Amino acid sequence: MKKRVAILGSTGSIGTQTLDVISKHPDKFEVEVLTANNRIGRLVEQCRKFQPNTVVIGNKDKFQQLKEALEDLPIKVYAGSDAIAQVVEMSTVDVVLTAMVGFSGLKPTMNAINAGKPIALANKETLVVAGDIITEMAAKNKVPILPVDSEHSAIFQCLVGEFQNPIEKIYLTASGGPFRGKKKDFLENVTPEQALNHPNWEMGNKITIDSASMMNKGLEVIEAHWLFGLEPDQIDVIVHPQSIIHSIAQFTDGSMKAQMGLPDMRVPIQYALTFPDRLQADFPRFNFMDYPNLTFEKPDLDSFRNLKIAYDALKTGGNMPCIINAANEIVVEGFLEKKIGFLQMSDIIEQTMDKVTFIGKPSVEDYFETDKEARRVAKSLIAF
Ligand code: MN3
Repeated sequence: MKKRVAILGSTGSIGTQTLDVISKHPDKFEVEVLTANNRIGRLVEQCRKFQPNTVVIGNKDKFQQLKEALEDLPIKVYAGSDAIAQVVEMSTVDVVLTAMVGFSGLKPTMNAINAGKPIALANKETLVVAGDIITEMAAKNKVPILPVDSEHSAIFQCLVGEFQNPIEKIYLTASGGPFRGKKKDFLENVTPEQALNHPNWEMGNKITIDSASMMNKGLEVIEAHWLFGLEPDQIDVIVHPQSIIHSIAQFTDGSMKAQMGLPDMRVPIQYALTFPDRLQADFPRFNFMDYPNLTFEKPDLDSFRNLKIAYDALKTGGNMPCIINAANEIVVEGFLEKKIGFLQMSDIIEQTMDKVTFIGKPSVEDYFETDKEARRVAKSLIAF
C-alpha cells in the first residue's frame, strides 16, 4: 500500500525537497494533496508531474489562473486558507507534511490531528505558538508528530530503542549562521542580502533570517520542549559551525548519542515519512577527510538576544511564545523590507512582549487573538 501524502507548502524549500524524496520512491508514496500560497508556476509544474487528487492555492486571487492552467487534468482545485485547513481531513490522506511558514500552519495542523492524520512536522511555529494544545490533541487522537526539523529529527533518531529511558538533557546544534562571531557594532549595519547568505543550509527567506538572528534556534528550543517533554534547563544550544552533528541526546548515565551526516534536509524528511523504517537513498555521503575538525562554541547571547528572548518566553509560558512568534514574523518582514535594522528586531520583539495581554492558560481562540494583537503591536512599533 502506497502512503498518500498531503504536502502543505509544496512550493517552498521543504516542500520541493519532499517531492524530490517522493519522486525517488514511486512504489512507496503517492501525492494526494498539494497546497501553496502564491507560486502558481511551480505549483502547476508539480501538479503535472505528481498528479495529485487535490490542489489548493492560498491566495484566492490566483484561483482562476490555477484552474485554467490545470484544465486538462482531473485535479480538484480550491483556494483560500479555509480550504487548506479542510483538505487535510480527506479520507484519502495518510500523512500530512506541514511545511508552510509561520502561524498559518496552526489551523490545518489542528484539523489534521483531529482527523487522526499523522503529522510530519516542518512548521515549527505550530508547536511554538500552541504546543500545549497541539500535544494534548495529538495524545488524545493517538496521532504521532514526526519531526522534520533536522535537530529534532536527530533527537528523535537518538531515542529509537531507548524505550522509557529518560533523557537527562539534549544539545541542539546551531550553525551560528552567516554572522557567527560578530558583535553588535557589526550586526547593527548588516543588510538583508548578507543575512540571507547562509553558509550551510539552503532554506526559505523567513527561516534564513531566523537563523541569522538565532531566533530559529530559540523557536527550536520551544519546539523541543513540546516534542520531548523537556524543561528549559534540559535543553542546551551549542554552536557547531560545520552542521555535521545535527543534535545530541544525553541520558541519565551520562552517555550521549549524536546523529550526524551531511546537512541535507531530505534525510529528516524521508525519515519522518518512513519511520520506523529507513529507505535506501543516494544522498551524498559524509567523508571524514572533508571535515577533519568538528568544532563547538558557546552561543553569544549578548550579541544574539533572540535566543535568550525565546528561553524567557518558554519559562514564562502561557501565550508568551505565541507573542514572540507573531512579533518575530512581523520584524523579519520589516527587516527584509529594510524598515528596521537587524538588532532592532530583538528590541521590537521585547517591547511587544511587554505590551500584549498576557494569558497564563490560553484557549485556542486566545492564541488566535494573541497572534493578531502581537502583530498589531509589533507593526505599530516598526512604524515609529
Ligand atoms: Mn532546524
